[in-house]
Amino acid sequence: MSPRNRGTWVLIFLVIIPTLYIETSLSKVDPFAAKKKRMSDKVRQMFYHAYDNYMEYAFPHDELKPLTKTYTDSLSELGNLKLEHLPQEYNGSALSLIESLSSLVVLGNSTEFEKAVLWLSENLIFDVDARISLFECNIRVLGGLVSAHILATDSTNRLTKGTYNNQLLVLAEKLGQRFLPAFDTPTGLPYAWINLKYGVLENETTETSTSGCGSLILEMGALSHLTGDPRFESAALRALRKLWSMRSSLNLFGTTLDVKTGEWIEYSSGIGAGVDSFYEYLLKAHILFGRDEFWRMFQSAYVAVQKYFRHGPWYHEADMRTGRATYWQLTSLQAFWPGLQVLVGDIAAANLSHREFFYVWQKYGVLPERYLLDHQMLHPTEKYYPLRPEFAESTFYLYQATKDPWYLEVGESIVDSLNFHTRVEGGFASIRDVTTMELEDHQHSFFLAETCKYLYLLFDDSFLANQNYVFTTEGHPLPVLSSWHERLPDVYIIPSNWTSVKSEGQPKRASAMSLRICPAATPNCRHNHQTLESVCHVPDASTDHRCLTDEECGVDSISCRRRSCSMAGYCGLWLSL
Ligand code: DMJ
Repeated sequence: MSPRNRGTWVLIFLVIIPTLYIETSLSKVDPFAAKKKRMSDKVRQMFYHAYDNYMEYAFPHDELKPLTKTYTDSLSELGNLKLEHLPQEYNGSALSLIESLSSLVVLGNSTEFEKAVLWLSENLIFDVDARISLFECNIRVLGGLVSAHILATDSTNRLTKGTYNNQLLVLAEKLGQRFLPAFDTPTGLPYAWINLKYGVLENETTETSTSGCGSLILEMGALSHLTGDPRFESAALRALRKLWSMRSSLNLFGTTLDVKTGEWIEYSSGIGAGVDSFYEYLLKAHILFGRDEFWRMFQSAYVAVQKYFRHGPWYHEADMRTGRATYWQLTSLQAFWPGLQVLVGDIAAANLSHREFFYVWQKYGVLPERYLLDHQMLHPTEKYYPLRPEFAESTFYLYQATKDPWYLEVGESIVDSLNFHTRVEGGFASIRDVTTMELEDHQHSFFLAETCKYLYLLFDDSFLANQNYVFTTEGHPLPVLSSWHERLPDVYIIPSNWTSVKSEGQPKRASAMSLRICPAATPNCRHNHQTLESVCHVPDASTDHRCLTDEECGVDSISCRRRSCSMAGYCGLWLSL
């Protein structure tokens, strides 16, 4: 046999046959296995393109500028719209590296994770003259460190080969201590801004947002559980309870408030900017810490959202005092909501909204920051798409819940759009204007922490196989541990007529992904009004919500009004548009 022929046989026996064999056996178990493998490889490649370029051109600064292959020290700019009090001597805190830690674990890259831990433990300091947003620093830096610490100490991740000595927790604790002066207000509501070196600055603004006060409990609560120092959890809890006491008689909240007086400044709010993660943390805090208090808060808040903000598949804004609609806008940040509804078990409502977000995604190629629902057009100035994760996040949750391959197709189209429109030689760039696809020189750290992570988990969820996690609003996983639960909440005790949307073979999980909260049966709208005042509202009549005629849509569960077909062909309430 000639060497060339021998080479061909070697190729056939050692490469082609085993590959075909693996693919055939995989597809017997899961008909979409080959597609998932191909797509997860693609997403892995995207993450490393973003990460490697950050490490080459920006590290240890905060974020990468992918067009000019340089960096920005943006931690002090996050949420700082007027760019006030920018520091002179701040050289970054390796923000994108911290944000990448948990993603590296999800991708199984222990070598890079260990290198990062070592570098951070030797170099990261918080004694810097930088005025930062408490909210942003909490979700990105504290959350990144706390989550990575837990992952590093979990032996199943086979990380750090005995070299890990709680360095990340030490850093997290030091940062948490620097947060505490922000809570020193007459109300317990924290200042939105704090200087890491000097604490609250003189004449600091007392205006903050609902998210700024109500989205600290996961990270600060976890820090208290890990360190044994109760001050972090108490501060976050006191702020959350105060915020809760400020709800209107309709159980609605505003968007901005004053931390000294405890009075609302902006009475209009929705489920997007300034409020979004407040709702998210009520439910996730309940899942993580098992307190009924959080569940009760979430339940009332969720029902109020469904009653006053929801309009078919869309969510508008409303005045907290009257419940009257104010702004009719779809925003890119709102796209996290279907994911949250999956955690509640409200799959039908989640699917409905997700379809409409996808309709807008397809219309523009990505999701614009703001879309005017009443005019069916883009907001004149907010036409950007800064690589946000929310739509990918909801797609991941919906696929986990339903295993409907439709969501894999949606994921593929997100991946293709990102690669087509935003990938450049130096990383992934934001889009300045979705009508021209003009790019902006910024790769936000949440692209590494969230966008790539959720897309990867959509196609390869092996990270979730042995442990339940709650993902923080920045996509950092925190394990659901019974030792952190005061007791297993009643909501996980499953009545026999309640549904499980996961297949029977799945392990039973008392956590977010157990998806066993909403009853399967559809109560009759007219006769069961009491039942409807719960987080579980009635699914549409048809299973996939597609409609050809308005007649197919039936009656809305909460308002008992007739539904009609939306522009994307799904049932919704379209009464006063
Ligand atoms: C992230 O920092 C978090 O998801 C936050 O809750 C909202 N905004 C960004 C991503 O869009």
